[in-house]
Amino acid sequence: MNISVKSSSVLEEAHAILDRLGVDKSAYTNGTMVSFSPVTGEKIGKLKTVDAKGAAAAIEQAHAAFQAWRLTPAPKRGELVRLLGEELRAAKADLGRLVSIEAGKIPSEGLGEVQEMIDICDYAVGLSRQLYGLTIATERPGHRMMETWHPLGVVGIISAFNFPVAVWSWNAALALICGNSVVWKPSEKTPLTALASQAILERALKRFGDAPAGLSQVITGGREIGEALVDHKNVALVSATGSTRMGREVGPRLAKRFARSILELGGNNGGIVCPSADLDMALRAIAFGAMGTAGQRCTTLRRLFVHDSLYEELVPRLKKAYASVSVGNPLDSAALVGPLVDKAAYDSMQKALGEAREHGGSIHGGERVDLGHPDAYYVKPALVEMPKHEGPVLEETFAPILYVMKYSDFDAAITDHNAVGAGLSSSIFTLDIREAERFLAADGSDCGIANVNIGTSGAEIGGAFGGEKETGGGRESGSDAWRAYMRRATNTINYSKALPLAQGVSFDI
Ligand code: UN1
Repeated sequence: MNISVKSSSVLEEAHAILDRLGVDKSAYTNGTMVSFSPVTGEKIGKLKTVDAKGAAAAIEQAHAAFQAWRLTPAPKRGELVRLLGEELRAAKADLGRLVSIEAGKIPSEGLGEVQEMIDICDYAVGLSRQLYGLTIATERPGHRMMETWHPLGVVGIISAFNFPVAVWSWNAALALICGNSVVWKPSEKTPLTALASQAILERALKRFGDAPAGLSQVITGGREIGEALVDHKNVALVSATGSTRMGREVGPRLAKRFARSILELGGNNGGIVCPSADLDMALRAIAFGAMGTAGQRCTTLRRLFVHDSLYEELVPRLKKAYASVSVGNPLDSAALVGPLVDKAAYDSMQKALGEAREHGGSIHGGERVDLGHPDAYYVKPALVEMPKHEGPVLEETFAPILYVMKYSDFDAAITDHNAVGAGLSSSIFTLDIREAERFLAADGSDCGIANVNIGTSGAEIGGAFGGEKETGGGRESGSDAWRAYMRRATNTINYSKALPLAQGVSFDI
């Protein structure tokens, strides 16, 4: 049962957390940008914003900070990120709760997001001693060839509401150890968690002591400040998370001035359930992948291909799970599914369900759940049995809709699986090694993430995170993603007394 929160208590709790974390009240009580809690739909902040001029000033200060920070040895830069990890550990309960308030996540997911921040800090600290380049064999005697990785410049971060703080930390932790400065434009839907994260970073900076002023900044405001980040000549790299539509604007603008981009755009993630699958395990993985975070992860499972031999067994079990999942206020109940972020999300979900119906889909769930807050949008997750892989199935709708389709031929299932614009995450459920390996092979899943017997969402930070095609091609977080935050110089050193030219060229003067 859900007990609804009194209308002012969410605001009070958010402000108490911000206060404890050291955010100045004037930053979120007297401004013009309104922030809402999707939990109750109430206003929880009035934020000060900056305009394009203010953004340019922040970028210029960050650029000056970069020029000093790039000369700080990388392991010392790692020390700052180590302190950030410590401060995040101390603030985990508060920041996790604020994520629940501002993004509507259930408590374990709010806390999990902060854990993801801590994990990337730990990872980046180790990495700060491992920014390795190669030594390469040269064809010339008395020469040595090597590569050196240097800091890049100001890194702009544009983040989305659904991972309001973790995505910043993936980028900021790596950018900082790589010797860069950071300017962050958080989602207009989740600015309070950004202010909180910045305050936590400022504690780490204070303990660190002598970092240059303006090394890592947050700027709140609208589209024009995103544009300022994209267009300013001193921003060397923009890491942007959001819709494919946003990426289509940001990518070419950056390319036009030869700046770098890391684009983390939409996902329309699929799973294939094969005849040998462990169904109990698959069921749990599908449930979390499709309904977790109310279907608002870029890695959410949105399309499921079920072999016809087990369709009649799995789908009724899925329907049961969908009918019984608890939807409710994440702040005061043990519900597994919290609210959608806003009315627009609800409307786009209903629109997709309408289109599914027109394409012959049979819909289970999807109705609004009334918790007594007219401006909050809770929904029953929707399971939609589709006769064909078409219509709304081909598009990402950022809501808990899982389209289920029957397949009989494995190759055809892989072809359908890959027949969407996005290419972020994918899963196969099978105990058959041939199917599993085929799914991971060159002619298998075309996504940046391909999993076996686990769901599409909930990646760890140690791997590179990102996807292909309309997902944008960027990689963040683990593996060698750090290289995108540095520039590479190839160095050839001649320690001989001769000047041999490569490729046997002679040029005697
Ligand atoms: C996102 O939804 O933008 O793999 C990021 C996951 C999380 C990150 C999601 N670690 O689901």
